[in-house]
Amino acid sequence: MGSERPAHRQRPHGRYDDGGIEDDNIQFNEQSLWSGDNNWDGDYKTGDHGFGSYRNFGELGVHFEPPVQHSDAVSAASDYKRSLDLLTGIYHLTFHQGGTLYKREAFASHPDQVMVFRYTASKKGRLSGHITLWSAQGARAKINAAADGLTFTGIMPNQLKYAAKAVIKTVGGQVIKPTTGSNGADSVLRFKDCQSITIYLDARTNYKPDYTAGWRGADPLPVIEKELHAAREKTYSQLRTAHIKDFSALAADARIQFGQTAPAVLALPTDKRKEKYAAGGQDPDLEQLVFQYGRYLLISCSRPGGLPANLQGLWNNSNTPAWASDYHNNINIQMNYWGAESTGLSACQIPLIDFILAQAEPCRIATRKAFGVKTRGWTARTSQSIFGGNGWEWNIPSSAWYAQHVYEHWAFTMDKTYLKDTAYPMVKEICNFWEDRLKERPDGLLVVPNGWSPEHGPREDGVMMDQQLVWDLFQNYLDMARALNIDKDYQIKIADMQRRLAPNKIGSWGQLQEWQEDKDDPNDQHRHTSHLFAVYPGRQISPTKTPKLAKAAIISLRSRSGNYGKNKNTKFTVESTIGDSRRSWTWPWRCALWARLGDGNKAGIMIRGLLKYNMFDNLFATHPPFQIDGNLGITGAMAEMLLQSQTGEINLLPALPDSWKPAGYFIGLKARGGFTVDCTWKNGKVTHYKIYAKNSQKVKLRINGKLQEIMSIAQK
Ligand code: FUC
Repeated sequence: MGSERPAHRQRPHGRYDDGGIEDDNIQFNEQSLWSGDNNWDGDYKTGDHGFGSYRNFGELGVHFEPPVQHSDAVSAASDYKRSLDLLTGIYHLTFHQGGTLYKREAFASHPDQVMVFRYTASKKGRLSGHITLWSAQGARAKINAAADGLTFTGIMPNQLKYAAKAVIKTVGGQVIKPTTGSNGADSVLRFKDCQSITIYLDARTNYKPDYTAGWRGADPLPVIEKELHAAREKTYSQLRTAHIKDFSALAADARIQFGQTAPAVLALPTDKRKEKYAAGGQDPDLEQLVFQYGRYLLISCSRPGGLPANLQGLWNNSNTPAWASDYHNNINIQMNYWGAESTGLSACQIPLIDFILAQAEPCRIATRKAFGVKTRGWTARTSQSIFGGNGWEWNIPSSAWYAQHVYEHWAFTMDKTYLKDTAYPMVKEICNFWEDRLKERPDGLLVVPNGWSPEHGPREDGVMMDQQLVWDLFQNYLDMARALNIDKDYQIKIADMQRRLAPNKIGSWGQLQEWQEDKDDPNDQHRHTSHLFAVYPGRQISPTKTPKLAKAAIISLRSRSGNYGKNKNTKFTVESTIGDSRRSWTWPWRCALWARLGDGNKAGIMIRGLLKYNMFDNLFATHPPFQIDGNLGITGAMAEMLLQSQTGEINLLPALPDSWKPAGYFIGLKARGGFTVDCTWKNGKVTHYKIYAKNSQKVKLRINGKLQEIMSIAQK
């Protein structure tokens, strides 16, 4: 498959150096590099055909020739420091060697559609070496005629075309024209005696998110040539400034602050800080960093015009990634977007909406094949590819869950055109599916037939998560139809079906039941908390509106974390949260659930648990292996601790942990209804707040334990 690195590219110690002194290897991706074909019949084969998988694009190698940098570089490198600025999206690396300061900077520019890598030395002539470009799909890199770039192009077995190109610009010194043949995998581009080199890298495929076009569009190389040409016409500082402007416009929009970390801790590298924090140390700055990191990652992997974040977001160095690094719709892809609207990254949710739209037609075909030719609407299997592929088990309520995201993009933005032209027709079509599918029981109540509480228990009727998802779908439909004031008869019909849905139930040990039958086990720590969907991300259960069900949800949640049944009397801690409860995405889901249930301390424990058990030193979340839902989900969950708006009121500071209480603020979080909220607190009480909307309007506000009605301020 060409996935493994050729032997001659292995470092002697068997490990390739990313950010090394002599070698800098940049593994890169593009989200549409997938194997596989349309796969409507549900096989989950992840090879060249069938369902396929997301693939590694390749590596750009930068190799500095020995003696390492220059004759004065015989001494070892010192002061090595590598960092990432989350607000500008710029990577920095510095070190000293032999009296010279070496600097590296890199960024991936959305406005210019190129990746830029700059290497500089504080003294002239210090940089000599070569660059390589390696395809993980077997294409060979060639040096272009001008000898200032390396290119590879290829075609996957599924006929997807791909291409990548790296061009180099130097300051001082020179690029050396190759003397021998310019073909072959070993093609390298040499540079000599430079003070600075800048590499521009671009990679693309001919993927087009359009089923009717066979998922194929324009050839990638001409687009790459055009983009690289345009980028090279600009100065480095022009590119950098445009990137910072674009990135920070999103990243700096929302901020949270709740305490200072001791300077001695702040001075430590991230792995050491993580270690101390995992051992119980206080590091509010690290918690804030985890919040911003999720936003940084979403901004970096989910922009309008592109594909949504897959299981690894965008970052994949394998041709056989876990679960194909696909789009899993029984928690994962949804969780990826939990922080999008609430933390001011509404634009980053557009790729998800576009994906749902683009996949709807192949899903309709697959749905009709599986459920009968007359089936209206559509749904999907648990795993989805970018080519309409549906893999593994049917996840019958998945489209109802997608509908929540379609709805929320409107609920947060109040974008009427989007509501009318995009959201409403999509959600109505999904309602059609359920209108036909719901089954009437002898008692007159409606149940979802033949469901499956994700990966837990048997297939049967009336699984609570299914019931809750359909309730949520109908509620979202009704809110939209009422806002548009249309389809009155259908509204009546949907409202009637919603009323008749078999309701949530409280079982023998006070738990919220996962199934119709009271059979939940109080000692079961299964990772999915599916029957708590109604608490979060749903809105059917809340402490204020349905207090008895909320209490039952608390018992269920404790039990899932190993704090019920035989452990009922043990203290609820990070360490007591055991077994299958420790996954990339379990902590964020439970953090958001505790936030909705008003328990800030337990929500805080979930943040600590994620960092302690399911995060690597680079703070990527791990299932294991790396799975980005944990990163993107925890951002949304933390926002939920500070601000909620799912019950028709804005609730300030619904779930502050004790450690956040002394003093803090947040800026730029969003509430449903098109509101932006800033808030400052002291000793756990709100001291100042501002609520903005396009036009000043009435808002129900829960603040310091009281419900009030206020007027919002017209947009700042
Ligand atoms: C769901 C989860 C697993 C994993 C996989 C990618 O099926 O149950 O834990 O996250 O998705």
